[in-house]
Amino acid sequence: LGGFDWEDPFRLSDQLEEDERMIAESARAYAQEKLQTRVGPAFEDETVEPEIFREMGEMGLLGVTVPEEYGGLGGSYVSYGLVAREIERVDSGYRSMMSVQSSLVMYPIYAYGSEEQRKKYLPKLSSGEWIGCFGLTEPDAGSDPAAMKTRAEKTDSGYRLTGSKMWISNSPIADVFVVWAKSDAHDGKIRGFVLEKGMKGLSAPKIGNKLSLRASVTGEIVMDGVEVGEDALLPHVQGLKGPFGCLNRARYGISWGVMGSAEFCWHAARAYGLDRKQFGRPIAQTQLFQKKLADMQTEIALGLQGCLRVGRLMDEAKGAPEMISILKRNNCGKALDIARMARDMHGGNGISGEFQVIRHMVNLETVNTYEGTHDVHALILGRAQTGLQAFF
Ligand code: TGC
Ligand code: FAD
Repeated sequence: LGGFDWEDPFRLSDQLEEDERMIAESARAYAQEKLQTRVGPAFEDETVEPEIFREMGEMGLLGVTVPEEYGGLGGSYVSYGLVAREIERVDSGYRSMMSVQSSLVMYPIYAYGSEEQRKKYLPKLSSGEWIGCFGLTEPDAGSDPAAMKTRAEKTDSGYRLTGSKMWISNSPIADVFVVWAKSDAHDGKIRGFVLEKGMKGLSAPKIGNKLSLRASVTGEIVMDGVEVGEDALLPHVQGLKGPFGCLNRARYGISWGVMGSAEFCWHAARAYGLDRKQFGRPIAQTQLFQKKLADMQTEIALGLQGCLRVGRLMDEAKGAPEMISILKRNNCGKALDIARMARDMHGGNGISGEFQVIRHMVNLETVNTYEGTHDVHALILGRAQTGLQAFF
C-alpha cells in the first residue's frame, strides 16, 4: 500500500497533466499573493476592483478553454476547474468575476458569435481590458428564465431591446453585456445580443446592501429601448439552450471552485483546533472535533474526484448537463455545510472577519443559489430519472 497525504487523500495531483499542474500552481501563486492580501478590506468595504480583471488576464486566467487564436489559453476543462478552485480558495466573489468573464461572456461569443464578434471582443475580454457580464435573470424570472419579459423588436437596421435584468455579476463595471431576450423577429424565441457600455438607453445600477459576495459587484441591467445593429445578434444559437450552454460551463467551474472554498475552511479549522486549548488540551484532540475534520476531508476528496471525472469527460465532449447538476448541487451544499462547521469550530472567533471562515460561509449562500438553486438541480436530476417534469 502507498502512503497517505491528509491534504490530498486520493492523490488528485498525481492525476493531473503537467500543463494542468502548472496552471494550477500559477493560479495559486497569483491568488495567494495578489488576492488573499486584499480580500479582507475588499469584502468589508464592498470595494469594486476592476484592475483584478487585467491582472487575471495577464496571468492567462480568463478564457482558459478559449482557443489561443482568440487570446485564450486553449486549455482543458480540468485546467479551468483548477483555476476556479484556486481563486475561490480566497473568495467566491473573485471566482465569480473570473467565471462570468470566461464561461458566460467569452464562451457564448466564441461558441455562438460571428467571426467578426469573436475577433472584436475575445482578445480584449481575455486580457481583462474589457469586463463582461451576462444578463439572464429578471426580477420576475429567476429559476424560470423562460418567463423572461425582455423583448427585442425588429427595426429597419437591427433590434430595439427593452426590459430589465436583475442580480447581474459585474454589470456596474461592464463594458460588454451578453443579454438574452425574446425576439419578435424569431417567433418570440430567446436570442442572445452583445451590447456595449454607453449605448443609449442602457444602464447598470449597482445593487446595494448585499451581505454576501461583497468583493464582487452585482447590479441590474436596464434596457430602455436600446437600439442595436444586426451585428449585435449572436447568430448561431436560439432558444434556452443558448444561455444553458454557457451555464453548463460556469456550473462545472463552480463545482471545483466551492471545493477550494471548503478546503480553506477545513484547513483553517484544523489549524485552529491544533492551536486552541480548552480543558487542558488542544480542541483538535477531542473526538467530536476530529469527526468533523474527517467529514470535511471525506466530502472534499470525493467532491474533487467527481470534478476531475466530469472535467475529463467534458474534455472528451462526453459531459452531460445532469452530471454537472450532480456536482454543482452536491459540492455547493457540502461546501456550505463545511463552512458552517468550520465557523462553529472557531467558537466566537469564527464570527470575526480575521479568521475568514464566516466570509466563505456567507459567500457560499449565494453560490448555492445562483446558477440554479440546490433544489432546482434536484428537479433536473429528478426529471432525468423519472421522465416526469416537477417544475410546475
Ligand atoms: P427545458 O424545457 O428543460 O429546456 C429548454 C431548452 O433548453 C435546453 N436545455 C439545455 N441545453 C443545454 N444545456 C442544458 N443544461 C440545458 N437544459 C435545458 C433543452 O434541451 C431545451 O431545448 P429545445 O431546443 O428543446 O428548446 O427548460 P425549462 O424552462 O423547463 O427549464 C427548467 C430549468 C429549471 C432546468 C431551468 O430553467 C434552470 O436551470 N433554471 C435555473 C436558472 C439558472 O441557472 N439561472 C442562472 C442565471 S446566471 C447566473 O446565475 C450567473 S451567476 C455567476 C457568477 O457570478 O459566478
Ligand atoms: P427564485 O427562482 O424565486 O427561487 C426562490 C426559492 O424558490 C429557491 O429556494 C428555489 O429553489 C425555489 N424554487 C423555485 N422554483 C421552484 C420549483 N419549481 N420547485 C421548488 N422550489 C422552487 N443571474 C444572471 O443572469 N447573471 C448573473 O451574473 C447573476 N449573478 C448573480 C449574483 C448574485 C450575487 C446573485 C445572488 C444572483 C445572481 N444571478 C445572476 C441570479 C441567480 O441566478 C438567481 O438568483 C437564481 O437563479 C435564483 O433565482 P431567484 O433569485 O429569482 O429565486
